[in-house]
Amino acid sequence: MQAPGYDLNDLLTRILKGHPVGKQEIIYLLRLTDPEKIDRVFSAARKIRTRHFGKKVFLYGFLYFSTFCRNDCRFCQYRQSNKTIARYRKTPSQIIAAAKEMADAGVHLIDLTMGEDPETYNSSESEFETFITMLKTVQSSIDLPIMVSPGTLPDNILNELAKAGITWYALYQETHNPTLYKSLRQGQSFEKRLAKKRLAKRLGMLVEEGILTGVGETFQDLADSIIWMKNFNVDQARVMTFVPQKDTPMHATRSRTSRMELLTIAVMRLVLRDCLIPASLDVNGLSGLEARLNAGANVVTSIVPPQKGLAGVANQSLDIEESRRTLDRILPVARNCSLEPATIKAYKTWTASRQNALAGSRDNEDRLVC
Ligand code: SAM
Ligand code: MD0
Ligand code: SF4
Repeated sequence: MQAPGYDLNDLLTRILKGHPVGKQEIIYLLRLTDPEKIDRVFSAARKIRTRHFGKKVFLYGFLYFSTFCRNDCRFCQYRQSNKTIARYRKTPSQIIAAAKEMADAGVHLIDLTMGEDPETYNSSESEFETFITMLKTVQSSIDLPIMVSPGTLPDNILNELAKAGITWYALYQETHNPTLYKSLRQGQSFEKRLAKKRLAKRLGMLVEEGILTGVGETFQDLADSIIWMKNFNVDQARVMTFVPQKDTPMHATRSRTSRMELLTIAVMRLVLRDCLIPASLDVNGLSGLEARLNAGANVVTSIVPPQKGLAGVANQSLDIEESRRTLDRILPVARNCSLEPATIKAYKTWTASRQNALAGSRDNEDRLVC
C-alpha cells in the first residue's frame, strides 16, 4: 500500500512541538530518498536529542567474552553451524583486565556479551553461577553500570542478575514481524524472546531492544518495530545494518550502505525522543561514526581495546587491532559533531532516574490492579 504524502516541514514542525508520530507518518519518513529532505529529518532528530541530552554523549565499552554459541541465527557468523570461524572463551581474569582498562580509559558502561555458549547454557545451573560470579567480580572492580547481552537467560538467572544490581539487559528481536523473525532466528521462540524483556523490565532492569536493516524487512516492519519500542518504553533502541557473513546461509545477501540505518536512527529519535540510541562502531567502524551521531544517536557503542584478541559482532575485526575503536580516536569525531563526553556521574544519574521512573510506574500498575 502506498503511504500517504505529507508536507515534510509541517510534519517535522508538529513532531518538534511534541505531537505523537503515527505509523503512516513513520513510513513516510522512512521512505524518503531525497538527500535534502533526509538532512532535514536528521536536523530535527538532532534538535530533539539536544533537548533531552544537551551536547552530551555516552560511551560504551564492548567485551565479547565468549564467541561460542548453541544457536543458528542465519545472519550471524557465530552461529553454531559455522565451523570455519576461530572462537574464543575469555577467562574471568582476562575479562576483568579488559573491563578495567576500558573503565580507566573513561567509558561510562561495560557491555558484557556472549553467544549462548553451550558450556553455560547446556550444562547444569552451576555453570550460570560461574557467569554470575564473574559479573559480580567485574562489578566490584569497576564501579560502572553493567549491561549484559548473554541471550535468553533462564528466568531465575535473570532474577539473580537484577538482584545483583546489573543495570541493563540487551536482547535484540531483530524484527517484530514473527514470520521474518522465524527465518532469521531459526529454532528460537519469538514469544520467549519478548517475554525475557518483559521479565527484565518487571525486575527493574533497563532494557535495550535492537533491529536489523537489510534482512528482507519492509518499511511497515520497521515502523512496527519502532512502535513496539515506543509501547514497551525501551530504554535504549538500536538499529544496525546487516553485514553479510561468509560461510553462513545469508552470505550472498546484497550488502547495503548504511542509508536505511541512518534514517531509522533519526526516525527512532523523533518517535522515542528521550531514549538512548547507539551509534555502533561495529558496522562501518570509526569512519561511520560521524554520520550516525549526526542522524541523532547519543551513545557510541562497540568501543573495544586492541591487543586483547577481542572480536566484534557484525564485523569480527574491523578497526579493533588498529586502535580505531578507542576513545582517543572517537572523541575528536564526537567533538566534530559538537558533542562532548558526559561525566560518569551524569550517566549514572540518567540510569538511576530511569530505573526510579520504572519502579514508580510499576507501583502505579500494582495499585491499579489491587
Ligand atoms: N548471543 C546474544 C544474542 O544473540 O542475543 C548476544 C549477541 S547479540 C548482542 C548480537 C547482535 O548483533 C544480534 O542480536 C544482531 O542484532 C547483531 N548482529 C549479529 N550478526 C550481525 C550481522 N551479520 N550484521 C549486523 N548485525 C549483526
Ligand atoms: C555493539 N557490537 O555495541 C556491539 C553489540 C551488544 N549489546 C552490542 C552489537 O555494536
Ligand atoms: Fe548466537 Fe547471538 Fe549470533 Fe544468534 S546472534 S548465533 S544467538 S551469537
